[in-house]
Amino acid sequence: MCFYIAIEGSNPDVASYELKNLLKSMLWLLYVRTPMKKLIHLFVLAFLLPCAVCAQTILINEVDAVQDGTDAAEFVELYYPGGSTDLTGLVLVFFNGSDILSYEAFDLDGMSTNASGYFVLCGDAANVANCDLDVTKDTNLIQNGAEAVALIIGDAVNYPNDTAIPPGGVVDAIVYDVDDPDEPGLLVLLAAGQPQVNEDGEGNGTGHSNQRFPNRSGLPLYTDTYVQAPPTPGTENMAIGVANENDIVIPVAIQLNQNYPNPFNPTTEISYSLSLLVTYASL
Ligand SMILES: [Ca+2]
Ligand SMILES: [Ca+2]
Ligand SMILES: [Ca+2]
Ligand SMILES: [Ca+2]
Repeated sequence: MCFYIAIEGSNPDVASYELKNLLKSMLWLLYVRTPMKKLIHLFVLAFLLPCAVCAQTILINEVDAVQDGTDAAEFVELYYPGGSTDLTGLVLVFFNGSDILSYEAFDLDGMSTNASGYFVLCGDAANVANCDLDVTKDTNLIQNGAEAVALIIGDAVNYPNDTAIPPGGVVDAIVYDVDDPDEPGLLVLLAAGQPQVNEDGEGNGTGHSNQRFPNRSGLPLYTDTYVQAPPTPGTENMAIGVANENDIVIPVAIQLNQNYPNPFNPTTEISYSLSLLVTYASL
């Protein structure tokens, strides 16, 4: 129940309020002399307190690695449910699937999430709304896959090019691709069994990003809530238009023919025709 309230709540403030009340209730129970006292104590320590910590974790919430052409609108979006928080002490590191070594690292010292909880790192702020940190390069900044983006405790100086995945300190990560096979060497960044995410999963990798949906859903190091939908840098992941938009079928012409034989007969037939066009919507 704790994880549902803390992680799945659509309104972080409500979720936080409910979590506090739940904690209060459980702590109060600790002072009630019952044979269950020790069991309750263990329950609080084992589940509620770690949950209170994870509810406040900064997550990678959305990554857009692929667009048309030279990929001029790439970004990584972080989200913190408590609103504005200091990102000092964290670094975003990009890992290469071909050698399982880093190829970019961006220090977040002095950065912070905004009042709504978002922080966006991008290649070119001219093409990415709400970009907080415009870094070099402008284009082809985030490799297309199979690759990984990881939020790690540390500094960029600790991650020169070709640095291995650290043994610990990974706050959150996403391993992604564009119709590429899974890369086991990168999947060690995630919790066991978590999927590599395909930005082309809805058949529109250039028009979609990988994004947690509902917004900020799932746990750190878990990628099972990612969907592919139009990008929303710096705003809530809405997943608008993900319902099989490539399979939309609409009639472009309708024809109703003359009935035969005429209506004075016991039965008559009216034929019709529908011309069908399969559209490939691109948002
Ligand atoms: Ca994309
Ligand atoms: Ca730039
Ligand atoms: Ca790219
Ligand atoms: Ca977003």
